[in-house]
Amino acid sequence: MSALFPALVAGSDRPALRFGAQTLTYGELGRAAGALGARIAGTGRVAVWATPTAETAVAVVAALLAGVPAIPLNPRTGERELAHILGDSAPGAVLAGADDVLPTGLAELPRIDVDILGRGPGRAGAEPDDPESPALIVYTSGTTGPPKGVVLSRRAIAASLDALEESWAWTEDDVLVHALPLFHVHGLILGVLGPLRRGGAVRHLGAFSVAGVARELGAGGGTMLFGVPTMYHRIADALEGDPALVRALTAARLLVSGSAALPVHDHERIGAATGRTVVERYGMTETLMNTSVPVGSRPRPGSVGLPLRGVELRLVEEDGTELGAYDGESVGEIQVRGPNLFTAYLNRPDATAAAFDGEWFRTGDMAVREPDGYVRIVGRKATDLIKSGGYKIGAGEIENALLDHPAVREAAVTGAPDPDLGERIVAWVVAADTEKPPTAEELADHVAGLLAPHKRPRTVHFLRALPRNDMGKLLKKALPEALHG
Ligand code: MCA
Ligand code: AMP
Repeated sequence: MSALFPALVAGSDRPALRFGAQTLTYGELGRAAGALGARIAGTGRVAVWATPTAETAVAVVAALLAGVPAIPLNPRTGERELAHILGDSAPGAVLAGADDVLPTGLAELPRIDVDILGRGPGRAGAEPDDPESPALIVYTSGTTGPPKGVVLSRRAIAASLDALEESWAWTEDDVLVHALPLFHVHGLILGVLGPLRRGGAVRHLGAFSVAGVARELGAGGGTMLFGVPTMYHRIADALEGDPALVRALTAARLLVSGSAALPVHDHERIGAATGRTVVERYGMTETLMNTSVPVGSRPRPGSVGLPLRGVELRLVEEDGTELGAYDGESVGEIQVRGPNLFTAYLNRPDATAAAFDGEWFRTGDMAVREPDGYVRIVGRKATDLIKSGGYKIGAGEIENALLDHPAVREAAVTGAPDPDLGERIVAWVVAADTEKPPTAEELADHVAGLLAPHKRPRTVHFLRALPRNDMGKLLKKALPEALHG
């Protein structure tokens, strides 16, 4: 397989990355990643302490050049989730910035500090030839149990990024602006590897702010913006009193939203203030990108567009029959097939087998197709999966974490609509001592410490008992009534 990043092989003075004041050209990135790649060559797998910094980008590119599968770690991962990921993926080293303070959970692992100046003699050898070789292992939540490691090959990454090149007319002249975390597909593969594959540039804001977007887009030089709906919602909220933000969005070439549905209301507010359409694309950690509204087509709020080049998409009924009708009404589960798909869940042949119907991957997303083939997502099969701020979160893992708290006797977790986050995590708790329940904050801290801050409940309701049927099965739909009962 040819190089993942041709512009890196060529080397040049063109800008590749900017994180705050830190800028690297293609020549500099090639040197830094080459030197680091030489140091880690031969390591089975490496973990990357995925802060939103140039160090993370250099570490991941180094691993890809060296053919060493990389596992990006959320630097806010709590102790239990971190232990699970390390135990499951067994990295031989962790790559981190020299100033990063790593948690004790990583103390046993050899640490390699990332030098973004590329000092040292090493140069990476040839990139692996095998397109099927694993490139990244990205952890993602399911309905129950701890997160699963999604093994992504070089083939899948290249295929998905090249299909987006076509749909978005993405070129080396594009400067992508974003503030997404670098431990998920959206921020890392689309947001960092995407521009690098095209030979263009990425500017990362470090942390999301509307002011940062206004500064970097348009006159600031940025041509594209990637964000989750929560970010576009906050932008839409700010537009009215912020002419500089309106100018910045109006001047951008492409605004892309993904990871969850962007509400029509936010599409409309942004459209009305700027005349610009936000393009939605639909993807998943296991499939990378499946569909997008092609750039330049007429606005379609609420639609995720057409299958990308190479991606086959079908809708399937509960009993497995394929829906023939493109009638904009018949709802089926989305299944996809194509070169963009993952290889397997790490160490989970059972889960991998269950996720496929032959060669077709079952997404769990429910959709309709319009007569012209456009896909509209209408819901999700599993009610126990919550999408909050664009993060996928399994209700089961939070319930287990809550049950570990000594003051909790029973716990159930649901998602509630939230204008900012899309969905908000709600915990329903029976306290061990109903006279002295723990505080909501204590429970949120407990979950954040074990799992991750974005998995913490934002609302906690205390109940005397959880509603159950005669068989003792929890009735989640009856929880709101139980509150008033
Ligand atoms: C608050 N914080 C806490 C606690 N409470 N920390 C520890 N314990 C607590 N109890 C801290 C947080 O760490 C954070 O710190 C700050 O308070 C706010 O955190 P949070 O509430 O999570 O932030 P938010 O305002 O809700 O964030 C909104 C967001 C974020 C910026 C939109 O949700 C986000 O970045 N989402 C992106 C998700 C994403 O990339 N998904 C891609 C996966 P501090 O202030 O220091 O930060 S989906 C995917 O990849 C597929 C392929 C796809 O289709 O894209
Ligand atoms: P993750 O498993 O975290 O990679 O998230 C993938 C899931 O995010 C998909 O299965 C969808 O449910 C959801 N998703 C991603 N993009 C969109 C979108 N544009 N509209 C609606 N849902 C989306």
